[in-house]
Amino acid sequence: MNRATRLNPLDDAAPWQVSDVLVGLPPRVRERRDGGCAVHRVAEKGPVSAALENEEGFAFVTMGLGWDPEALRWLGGKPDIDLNAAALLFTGDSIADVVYHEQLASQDGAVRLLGDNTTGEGEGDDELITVDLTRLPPTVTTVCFVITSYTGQPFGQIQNAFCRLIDGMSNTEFARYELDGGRGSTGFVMGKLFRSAQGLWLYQPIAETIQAKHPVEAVHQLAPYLP
Ligand SMILES: [Ca+2]
Ligand SMILES: [Ca+2]
Repeated sequence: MNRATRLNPLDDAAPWQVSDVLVGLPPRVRERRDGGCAVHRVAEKGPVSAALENEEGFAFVTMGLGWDPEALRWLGGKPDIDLNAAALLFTGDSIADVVYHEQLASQDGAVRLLGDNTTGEGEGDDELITVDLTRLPPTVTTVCFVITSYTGQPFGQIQNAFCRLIDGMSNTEFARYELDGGRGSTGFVMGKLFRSAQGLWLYQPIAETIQAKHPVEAVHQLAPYLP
């Protein structure tokens, strides 16, 4: 794997040099640019600071999630691996709506999960969530993107697990997280889109692991990232 596109939020031994890190970014989340895509990785613990993408604001964003089944699983009776992408909508710090495998669209239709993949079979994105920020009601102030392992395997046991965000206006990937570490974590908080004081939708990376096999279990764990 190309180191430039590698993200291992759980393994601080992953190769990373100070020279790779853009100067001036807040310490909580470090960032580097690679072909126009910001690749994020957790740095030291501390308060979350903004590292904003696209300061002109987003209008349409797609979240992609991919992973692969365990190799030779049919020989050893290994169970399927079912990861789930979720978008959690908040009004302030109160949950307003959730889009995930049991609810494929938000009430207003602005956020949609384009199908639940339960095995990870196939190349590329195995699950996609589309977000039309222009259609969200003004009461929705934050959209958090979360990955959970429904069948309980921690990310460290899952092959080729990644998640990413794509700007629908320019069709460019602006954030990617590769979950090739994992230890015992079953949940991952990618980041959040939020309304700025000027009314623009901006992106703030979070890149935190949590324990959550179901998006509902993640809700209370998102409190530190809400206003
Ligand atoms: Ca799934
Ligand atoms: Ca796959």
